[in-house]
Amino acid sequence: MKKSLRVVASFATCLSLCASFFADKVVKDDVVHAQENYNCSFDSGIGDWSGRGSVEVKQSADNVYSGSASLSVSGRTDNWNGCQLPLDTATFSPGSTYSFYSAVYNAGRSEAEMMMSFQYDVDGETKYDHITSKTVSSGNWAILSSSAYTIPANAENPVLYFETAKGSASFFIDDVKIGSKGEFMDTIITGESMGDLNNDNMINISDFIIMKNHMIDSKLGVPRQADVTGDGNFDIHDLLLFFEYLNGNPVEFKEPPVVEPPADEKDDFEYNSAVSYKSAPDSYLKPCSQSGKVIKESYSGINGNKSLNVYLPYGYDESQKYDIFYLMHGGGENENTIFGSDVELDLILDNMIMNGDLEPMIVVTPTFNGGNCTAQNFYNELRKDVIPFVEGKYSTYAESTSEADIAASRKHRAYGGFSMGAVSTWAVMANCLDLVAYYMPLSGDHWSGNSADDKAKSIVNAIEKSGYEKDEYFIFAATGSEDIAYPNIAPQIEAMKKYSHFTYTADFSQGNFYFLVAPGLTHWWGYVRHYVYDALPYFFHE
Ligand code: FER
Repeated sequence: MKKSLRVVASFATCLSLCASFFADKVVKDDVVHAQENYNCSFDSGIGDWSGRGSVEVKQSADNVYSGSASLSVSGRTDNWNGCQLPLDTATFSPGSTYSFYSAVYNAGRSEAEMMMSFQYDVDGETKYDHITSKTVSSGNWAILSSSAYTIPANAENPVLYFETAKGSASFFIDDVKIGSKGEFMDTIITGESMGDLNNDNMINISDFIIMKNHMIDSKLGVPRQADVTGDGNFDIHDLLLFFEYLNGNPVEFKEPPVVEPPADEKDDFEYNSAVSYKSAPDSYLKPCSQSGKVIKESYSGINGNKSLNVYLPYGYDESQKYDIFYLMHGGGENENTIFGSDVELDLILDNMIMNGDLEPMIVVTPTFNGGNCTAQNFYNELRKDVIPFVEGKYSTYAESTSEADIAASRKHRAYGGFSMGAVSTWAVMANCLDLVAYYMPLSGDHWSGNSADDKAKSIVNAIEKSGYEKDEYFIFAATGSEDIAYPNIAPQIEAMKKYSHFTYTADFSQGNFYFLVAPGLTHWWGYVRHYVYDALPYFFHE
């Protein structure tokens, strides 16, 4: 063991000497060839860069591609928001061809297509063009470059800018360069490539140096691109193969096998992006052999002494973590309605879980009755009393009842309700996006403002204030076509569809907003419980 470690170390020393030799050569070549008309590393300021849209652009040391700083772009609310640099036509002549280069960093939580774009005016009309783009995974740097982009001959007021094809993830850019035609290679590789450890679309000595550092310092981890032999291990054979490549010998870099998560950890839920109403089978309204428990709990808080019911699934085990769904009753009802003889949702839940339609989860039925509580202000009690009480006692994904831990587990928490309970649901969304990611308003609208657009705007404002991205909040709304609430909720849904904050589909791996309309059905729990049957399986997969 010790001997082989020594061998690795001495190889590494020898290779690092070779690496320094190559590195010097590359730097010299760079100096000889550099014909850059523009070069900004953001190390000594942001120059003439500014924001597009109401974003914040600033010099930042938080994520740096090279040097000491980069340009940070945050607070984006639309895909076209970003950062821009006006170009001087004395230096960049319309009709001439240049090469463009920039490092870009995706600071969002999911992958994003990052774009280097170009704006110019012709006869007073503004035109937009894309120079190049690339899909960049979350938390990674990539290079956007084009070896030849021609500034249109009649262009006035040319502007270089950066945006994303979709979404509003924050990003960083660094080392923006504009040079003569052919100066920078085209961005040709999408995604990661074996051997390209710095994702600059070139496989060269810089990658070798990174590889060597990772081999010497195990704390740095093993980048997938470093296993160039593709045998599933990162070891001396990878360095040797890379060294052969640098020496100009013909070698083949292979992809390592993709390690599949074990089947029981994979979420293989199949969404129907346009799911329609289907009632639960009749048998689901009868007791089954695996029934959960409904436990009545009392607590006291901002609205005095109150009760709620907690449904624990069959086989509840406090050493496991459970998703949790808070479901609110309608006007004139109480915390016992939903698990009482009028609705019997516990039977539907038992049958769904037993038959594998639903993962075991906890369902809580609180009440907006009592004290100064109303459907519209229940969100205060939810935050201050209900969630901490229930999740301090039962096992959910909240590591503790601190607000930070409750927020950290928000993708394992849903809130819904019927009628006035739907009114409470929209109010929870407008005020507690930090605690809850999934919403199920049933047969009721948002009581905020007068017009449908007032209601939509109230939700949109809350989303913007929260800073959450489109893949971090999900709404599955439902009602009957003959429901008295249909004329209130349907226009609100249409108004919401106009905002980019929502992508309309029931496939929450692709979007975040859906409205199920049950033909012919009216304002009655006897129908509405089947909307829960249709909608609840769509939650908690993201
Ligand atoms: C609605 C939201 C709530 C609605 C009715 C209610 C008619 C509740 C009424 C009640 O409980 O009396 O959109 O539409």
